Amino acid sequence: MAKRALITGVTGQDGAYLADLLLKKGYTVYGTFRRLSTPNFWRLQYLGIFDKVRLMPADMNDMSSLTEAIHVANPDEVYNLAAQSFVAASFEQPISTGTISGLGVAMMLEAIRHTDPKIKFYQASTSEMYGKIGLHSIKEKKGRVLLNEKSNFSPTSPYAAAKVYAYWTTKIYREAYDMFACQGILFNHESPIRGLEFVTRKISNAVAKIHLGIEKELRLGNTKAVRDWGYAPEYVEAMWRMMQYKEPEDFVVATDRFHSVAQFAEAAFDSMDMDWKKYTKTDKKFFRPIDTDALRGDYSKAKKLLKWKPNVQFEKLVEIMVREDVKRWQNVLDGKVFPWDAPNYPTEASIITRSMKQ
Ligand code: NAP
Ligand code: G4F
Repeated sequence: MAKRALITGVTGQDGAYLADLLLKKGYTVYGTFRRLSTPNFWRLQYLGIFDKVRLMPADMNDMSSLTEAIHVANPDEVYNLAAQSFVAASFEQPISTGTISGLGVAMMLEAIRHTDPKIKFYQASTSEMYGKIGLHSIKEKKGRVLLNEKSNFSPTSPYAAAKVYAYWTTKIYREAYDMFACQGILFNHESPIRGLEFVTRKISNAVAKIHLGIEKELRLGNTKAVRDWGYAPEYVEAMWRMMQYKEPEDFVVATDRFHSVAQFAEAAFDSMDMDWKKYTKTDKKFFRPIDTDALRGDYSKAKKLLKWKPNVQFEKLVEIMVREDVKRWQNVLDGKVFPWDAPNYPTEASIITRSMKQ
């Protein structure tokens, strides 16, 4: 009989790619979405799987809806990907971020425990939990990196604090109730269906628009920040492998390479033969009250036990993202209609909050 999976946050980047992967593996896939005034299924449509995923309304703020989703889907595996996942927004909405990305995980674990504790559970943990570690730390001699499954957490955002709570809660349920509760500590992973407010997609979208003469400049915050950027479709494969592993464990998923935001912008503009310095301005508005300065992950445990490794490297990732955004904007100039987020996104310049540095 086909395995059944329930994915929370199926409308997000990872949820959509994971649904696609599991459908290809023959799973029956259930996915939760939250009720919005305008439905947000563009990623599922973009991947051509909108009619294949069994959609259920559920909200991470509402345990009864999570319990109902478990009852209806009757899953073998639950992938908990739903979260308020934008770090900057967590400074503006710290309480709801704590509820959705932290307490919501405890609600889901309780819903599983009371329904059927044999259901396997995956929690979307994050490298953001490591916090401010200093650029020097990831540039150790002999190429060794610090950030692995044993590294300490020192969160620097309400989002990261909520995720640390979720991380420990997942471990507690694993040990206290003998549940198969595993988690991936995933480093940043990007794609052409990444949300537009995240820096990589903000850059690829702007490069496409500037290249086609639709926009004139790109405004960024802390371009010195360093990240370990991978390709999202490969990272959802790692999630699935964790769930098939003989024991529930925690795994870092990363590339072990790092680049600054400035380097991402430079590579993206370069790919369209443009000089990033000519088109990019610094805007204090996009600096955070505190920022995670540098991340670089050691994925050797996942490599050894899950036989997982990243194939798409930084340069290829930049190319994939810019090429797709150029294609989309060219299509729109040619009058074509297709599922896509950018036309609905307000110019960030019109969004003002007090947590932004003025
Ligand atoms: P994403 O694109 O922002 O997707 C988040 C999903 O959560 C969306 O489907 C969103 O629904 C849903 N959601 C938000 N609030 C909700 C609520 N109150 N109730 C129910 N659903 C809600 O994030 P992602 O990049 O796919 O990331 C997936 C998970 O991995 C998240 O937990 C994130 O924190 C974590 N993570 C991501 C990365 C990364 O680099 N991408 C790295 C480490 C960990 P809407 O579509 O309606 O907004
Ligand atoms: O793209 P970002 O918003 O991603 P961030 O904060 O690293 O978080 C993402 O990765 C985490 C894993 O480590 C996930 F858990 C989380 O859910 C999310 O997917 O920002 C990356 C860096 C930051 O240092 C930010 O300050 O880019 C810097 N940055 C510079 N200018 C900017 C901008 N970020 C955004 N979003 N917009 C800017 O204009």
